[in-house]
Amino acid sequence: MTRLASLADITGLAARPGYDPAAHGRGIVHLGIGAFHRAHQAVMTDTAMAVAGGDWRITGVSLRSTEIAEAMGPQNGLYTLIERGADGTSARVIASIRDVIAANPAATLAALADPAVRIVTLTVTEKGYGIDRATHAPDPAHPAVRADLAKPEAPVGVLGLLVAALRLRRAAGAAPFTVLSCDNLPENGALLRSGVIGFARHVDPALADWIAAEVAFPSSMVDRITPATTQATLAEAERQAGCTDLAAVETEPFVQWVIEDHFPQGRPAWEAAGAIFVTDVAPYERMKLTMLNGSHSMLAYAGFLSGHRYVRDVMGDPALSVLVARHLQAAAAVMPPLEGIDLAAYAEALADRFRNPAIAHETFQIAMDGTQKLPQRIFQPALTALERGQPLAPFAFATAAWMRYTLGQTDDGQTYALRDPREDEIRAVLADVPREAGAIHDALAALPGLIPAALSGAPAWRAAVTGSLDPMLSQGMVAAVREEALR
Ligand code: CS2
Repeated sequence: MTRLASLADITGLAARPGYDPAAHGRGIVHLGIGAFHRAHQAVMTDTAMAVAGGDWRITGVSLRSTEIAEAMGPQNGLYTLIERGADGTSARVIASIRDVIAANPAATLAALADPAVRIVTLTVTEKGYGIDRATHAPDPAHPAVRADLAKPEAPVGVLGLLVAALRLRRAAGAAPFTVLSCDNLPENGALLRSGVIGFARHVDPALADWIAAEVAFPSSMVDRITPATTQATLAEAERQAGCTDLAAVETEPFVQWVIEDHFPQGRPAWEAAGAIFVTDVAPYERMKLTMLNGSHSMLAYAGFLSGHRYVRDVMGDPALSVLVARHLQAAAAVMPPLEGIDLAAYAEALADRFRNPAIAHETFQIAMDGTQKLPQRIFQPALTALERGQPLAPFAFATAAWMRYTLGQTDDGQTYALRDPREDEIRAVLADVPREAGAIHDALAALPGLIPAALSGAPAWRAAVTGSLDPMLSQGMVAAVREEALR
């Protein structure tokens, strides 16, 4: 079968882009071109160009791996987006990605320095930034930050590349780009701004002042449940597009993007694709991180250790689905009221999305990088609940499930990789610890900068976590979940 490489190759039912890609120039560089970017920002940019035009095609950058470039390069950036809902599947070919740069820092820097590029978007995951979450300063222990501070003229990491590119643009008298983080971090724009300025301060203080004065870092909240591409994705793409597509992605029908409207060099008409522009994204980010991502992490650890491969299977388990509803309710209770948003309806809609029978989202995928995710998803909301005297049990149960997960072995003895940037540290603190709830809790709570001291030091919190962890250890996860759901 023909490989997708031009719009003429699409012979199936998949919808075609509503514009001629060749008539649009580049305006965006995206760092971290995984499945999520291709299911979210690239799609909304595609719609924006179809509706309102503009030179906003995207150069996608994969900082380390070459896999996506190998899939997309021969396809001239084209790929099929498959949307799987409870009532059917639809497909559309996306043309917003112009080219892909893989594991090539010099070419990345050259793209970032191109004055035609007015926006840099990022999905590099929580661990990709190299910013200390407590101080918001560059983390010198992060490998890329360390390498780039030593050799700022040849950067390989996020902060180093952004600073080097802004330096080149300033020297050339070109305007800076706007930097738009699309990762699941609270106040992601402010965090990244602080990391970039902090890094620049080490390299060239005048550059740091210029960035502080001239560069916009809007925050944004992104949402679309996107499982990793599988053979089933590629087979569906081939059916829908009528040609072979090795870069296809599959996702749910739901999509949300809430963005701070601060783009001094202009932006695509993303509102044409449903993006919501607001002056303060923080409450939306908090809602999504606490409710969607918080319950996702809880169900991933408890679900994986109960033997459920996919989120939809977790939702089909009566005891776990009770715990998901309980978690959503507790998460909603720590949220300040959000104008125009009904949190109970939001919780219902989330549970429906988790139940989507057509989406095969692996609990093991969500379980990775727990140390990077739990602070904003579980510990911060738990601290709020503690301060307000609201129920701690749901957050404590989620924490206990993660602690149980860090032991690296299921109840029937199968081992798995933790896949966490702090896994060596976790293994080290657990090495000589007995399999006892209090001891495991204390060892993990002592990991620096992970659980706020005001939370881990509170007797009520420790009692709640160990009270959930104990049955997980003594009776196994399935029985512990059943017991917890009856509480
Ligand atoms: C998930 C998210 O993998 C995870 O940690 O919680 O990727 C989640 O699917 C997205 O944030 C949904 O928008």
